Amino acid sequence: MDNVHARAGGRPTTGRRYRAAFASVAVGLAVVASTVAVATSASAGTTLGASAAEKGRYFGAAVAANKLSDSTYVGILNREFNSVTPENEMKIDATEPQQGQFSFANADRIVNHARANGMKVRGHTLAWHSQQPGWMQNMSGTALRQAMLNHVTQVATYYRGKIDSWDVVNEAFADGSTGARRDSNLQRTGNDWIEAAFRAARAADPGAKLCYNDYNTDNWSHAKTQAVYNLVRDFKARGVPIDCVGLQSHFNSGSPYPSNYRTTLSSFAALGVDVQITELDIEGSGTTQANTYRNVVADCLAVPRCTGITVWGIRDTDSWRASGTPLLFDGNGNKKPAYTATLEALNAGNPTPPPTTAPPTTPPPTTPPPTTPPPTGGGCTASMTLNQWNGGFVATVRVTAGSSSINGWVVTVTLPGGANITNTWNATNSGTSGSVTLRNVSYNGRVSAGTSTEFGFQGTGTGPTGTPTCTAS
Ligand code: 9MR
Repeated sequence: MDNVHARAGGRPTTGRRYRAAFASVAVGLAVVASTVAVATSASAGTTLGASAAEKGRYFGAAVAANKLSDSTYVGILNREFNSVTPENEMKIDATEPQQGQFSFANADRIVNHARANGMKVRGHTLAWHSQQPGWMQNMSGTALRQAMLNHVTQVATYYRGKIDSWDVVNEAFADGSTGARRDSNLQRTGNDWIEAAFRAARAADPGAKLCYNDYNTDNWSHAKTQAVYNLVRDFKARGVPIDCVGLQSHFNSGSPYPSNYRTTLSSFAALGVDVQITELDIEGSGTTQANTYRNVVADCLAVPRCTGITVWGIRDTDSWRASGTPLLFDGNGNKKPAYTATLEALNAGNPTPPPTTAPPTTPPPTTPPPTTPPPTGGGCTASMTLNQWNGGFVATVRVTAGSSSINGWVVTVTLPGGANITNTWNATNSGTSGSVTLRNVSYNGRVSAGTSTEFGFQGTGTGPTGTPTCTAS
C-alpha cells in the first residue's frame, strides 16, 4: 500500500503502521506534525481523493469490473478517487460459486486496477445472508459454520496484504424496533457466528482493518443503530478483533439523512474503532441533494476517527438506484452540484487528521528507554470460555502472565473423544484431538507481567473439559 501513500502526498494513512512509526521516531514528531500542517493549509485539493487525503482520509467509489473498459468511467475513477470497493465481485456467490472452488478473476481486475493506480481497496464482503451461492443457501448448522469460516479464511488469505479494510460481516441485524439479529442461516448456526468470522479474518490477514457494515444504522436513536453499537462495545470489551464500523448511508425520503448523524459517527468512534461511510448515495437533485452531501462530508470531517467515505457508484446511471440520481456525476460523467458541494466540504473541513495518525497526547520521553532486557520466567495461567452448540464449539482462552513478563507460552487443552479442532486464531496448535498444545504466534508471545492476551479455536464435537494449563516458554 505504499503507492497509496505516495498518491496521498507521502503521508501514511494506515493507522497501525503510522502508530509504529510514531513509536520509533518520537523525537521527530514535532517536525512531522508541522510538515503536515503546512501541506494542509498550502493548497485546497481539486479532486475528491486529493482533498480527502489532505484531511488524512480517503474518498472511494464502488466499482464494477465490467465497467473498467468504459473510458469515461475509468477516467473519472482515476482522476477523483483513491479507494475502491468491488460492488459485487467479492461477494460470496462471486468468489466461491461452488463449494471449495474459488473464483477471483473479476475481483482481481478491480484490485489490480486499484493497486496500479495507488488506490486503497475495501473488501466487501466475507459473510452475509444475501448473495450466497446456491450450495451455501442450502446449508445449516455446523456444516454451514465450517463453510463460512473456510470462506472467510480462504478469501482473506488470498487477498492478504492487499485490502485496507474488510467488511467481515454485512447486515446482520434486523430492521425495526427490536434491535434483534436478522434471522438467517448464518445466524441459526449460533449467536457467536459474527465473532467467529472476525477471528478467522484476523488470523488470515492480520494487517487488514476489520469492519462490521450495515444500513439503517445512521440515526443514533434507532434500535438497529443501538444494537450494532452494543455489538461493537461488547467486542471491544472482550477482545474480539474489530477495527471499524461501516455505515452504508443510503439516504432517500424513506430513510433520510438524520440530524444526529454526527452523534452516531462520534459515538461509534468513542468505542475505539474507526468509522467509515461505506456506501453513500443520496437520492434527489440540485441544491437539496448537494446540501445533504455537504452535511455528510462535514460530519465525517468533524469526527477524527471517521477515516473515509465511499460513494456507491460513480455516475447516476451506474447506481443500483439509478432512477433516484443519487451520485456525484450525471449519466454523461459531468460533475453535479452534489460533486461541487462535496469537494467544497472536503476542502473546508477540519484539517486535523484522524487520531490513528495524530501525535500522542503525552510528550515523547526525554530520557532513552532502559536497556535492561525484559524479565523472563514467572509463569502464566490460562482460563477458557466455551460457546457450545449441538455438534460444535468455539473456545476462547485467556493467557495471563504472572509476576514477571513472559516471551512465549504453551497452553494444553484436553478434548473429549470424537472432538476435533478445525480452526485456530492467534495461536498454532499441534494436533487436533485428545491432548492438544497451542503455542503463541509471532505477535502475541510477549505478555507483560500481570497482563493478558487471548486466542481461540473452533471445533466439531464437544469442547475441551477441565481447565487449560499454561507454561511460559
Ligand atoms: O449495488 C449492488 C447491486 O449491484 C447488487 O445487485 C445488489 C445485490 O445484493 O447489491 C448491491 O450492493 C449492496 C451492497 O452489497 C450491500 N448494501 C446494499 C447495497 C445496495 O443494495
